[in-house]
Amino acid sequence: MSAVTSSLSKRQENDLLSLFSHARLHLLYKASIHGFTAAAFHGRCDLQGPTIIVAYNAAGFVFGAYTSKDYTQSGQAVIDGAAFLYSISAERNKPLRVGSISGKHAFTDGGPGPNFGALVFLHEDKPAVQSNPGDCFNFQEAEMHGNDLALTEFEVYRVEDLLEKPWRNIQWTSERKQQLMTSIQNYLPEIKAVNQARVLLVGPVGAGKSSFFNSINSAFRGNMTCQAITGTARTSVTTQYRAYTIKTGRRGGTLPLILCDTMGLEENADSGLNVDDIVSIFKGHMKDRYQFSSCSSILEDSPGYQKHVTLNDTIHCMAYVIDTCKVSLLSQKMLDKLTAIRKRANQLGIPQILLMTKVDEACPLVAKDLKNVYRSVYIQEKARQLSDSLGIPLSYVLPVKNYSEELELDQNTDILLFMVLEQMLNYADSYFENQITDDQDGSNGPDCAWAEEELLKSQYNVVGWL
Ligand SMILES: Nc1nc2c(ncn2[C@@H]2O[C@H](COP(=O)(O)OP(=O)(O)O)[C@@H](O)[C@H]2O)c(=O)[nH]1
Ligand SMILES: [Mg+2]
Repeated sequence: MSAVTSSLSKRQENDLLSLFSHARLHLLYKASIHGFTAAAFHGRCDLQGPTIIVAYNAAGFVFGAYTSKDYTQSGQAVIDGAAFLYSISAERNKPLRVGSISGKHAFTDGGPGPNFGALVFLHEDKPAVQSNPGDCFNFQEAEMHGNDLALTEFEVYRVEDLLEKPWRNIQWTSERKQQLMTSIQNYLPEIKAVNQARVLLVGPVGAGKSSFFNSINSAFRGNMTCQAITGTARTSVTTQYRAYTIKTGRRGGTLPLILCDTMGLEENADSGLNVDDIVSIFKGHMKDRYQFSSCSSILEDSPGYQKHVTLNDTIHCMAYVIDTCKVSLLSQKMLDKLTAIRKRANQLGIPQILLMTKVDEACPLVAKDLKNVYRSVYIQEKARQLSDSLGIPLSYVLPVKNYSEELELDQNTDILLFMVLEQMLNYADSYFENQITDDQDGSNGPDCAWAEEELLKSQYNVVGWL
C-alpha cells in the first residue's frame, strides 16, 4: 500500500508552521484516501491531542481550524483558548488567523464532521464546508475561503509542539540520577518507630500501577524485573493486594519504602476495587496477598484482615495512577469514584499525588526523547486537564514512563521514576509530621499508642491538598 502523503506545498507547510512555535505536523487523515465522511474522520482523529484541519478548495485557499483539545464525540461544547481558524492563500504574505469570540466555545464535539460554528467541515458527509461567520468566530468569507465551499481535499494533522521552556526543570545527568538514588536509599521516616514509608497505588485497570512497581524494582536492582504481573486485559490482571519491598541490587539492602499494588478501579460500582477496601488499606487492615473480590469488601472476620495495626501498617501517601492517553476518556463515574477515594484519604490526612503514566505512548516527541516530557504541549495540557477534573494542584501531578517492552535500563527513564519516589517520600514525611504530637522522638509515640481512635482524632488534620 502506498504511503499517504500530504497535499501541502512547502510554502503552505511553512505558513502553517509559522502559526506555532516548534511544531511538527503528522498527517492523520486524508479524505481522498480515507473517505469524506464523519466516521472516517473520527476513526482517525479522535483522541489525538492537538490537531489542525487543512481544507483545500479550487479557488486556491488552504484553510481550517486548530484545536489543542481532543475530539471525543462527547456531544459537549468545548472551550479552548488556544483554538483558531486560519486561511492561507497565494495573495497573502502571512496566514490569516482568527481566534474565537470572547466567551464562546471553540467547537461542538459531536458525532458529525468537525463543527467550529463558523466553519462546519464534512457537512452532511460531503466534501463541503458550511460557512456561518459570526458563530463563535468572525471573519470575512472572501478572505477565509473566497466563497468557494466545495472541497478538493481535506486533511487533518496532529500538531506535535514543544514549549520554548520546560514547565519543570530537570537535570538529565548521571549525577542527578545518583543523587536521587542516594537520597531515596538514605531516607528515614520522620517517626523513628516507622521503618518504611508505605505508598499505595490506586487507579483504573491498565493504568500502569503494577508496571510502576516493576520499573522501580528494576531501576534499583540494575536489571529488568517482572515480579508484578502486568497486562492489557480489560479487567484487572492484579487480583491480590500486594505490599512490595524493593531491594537495591541483587543482594543489596531493602529500600525504606513499600509500594502497595491494588486491583484496578472500574467504572461500575460493583466491579473492580471498591472504595471500602481502599479505606481498609488506608487504615492498615489488609494483609499482603489478600485476594480482592469485586462483590464484597474485606470484613473484620475475613481471612487477611489485620485487626491490630500500628503506624507501620497504615498508608502514608497515596498515588493515583492514570494513563495519559486516557485522560480525555475518564468517565464521570470514574471521576466520581476517584473523588470518593480522595475524600476518604483527605479525612485520614493521607497526602496524595498523581502519576501520569505512558507519556511515551501519549506523545511521539516524548517517545523519541523522554527529555521532551516537560516541553511537550500535549503532556502539559493533559496534566492541566487532570488537575482540573480531579481538583488537584498541578504541582502534585507527575508524568512518568514505566518500563514496558525494554530490555535495558535507561538513565532518563530512571530519573523520572526516582523523582516520583522522592516526592512520595516527601509527602509521607508530611503525613508523619502530622502524627507527631507530644512525643517528638516517637519512643512512646504513635508506634504503640497509636490506634484507630488516634487516627480518627487526626481527621481533617490535613496534609497537602484537599
Ligand atoms: N508504553 C508504555 N506502556 C506502559 C506504561 N506503563 C504500563 N504500560 C503497559 O500498560 C499495560 C498495563 O499495565 P499494568 O501495569 O498491568 O497496569 P495496571 O492494571 O494499572 O497494573 C501493560 O501492557 C504495560 O506494559 C508506560 O509508561 N509506557
Ligand atoms: Mg496491576
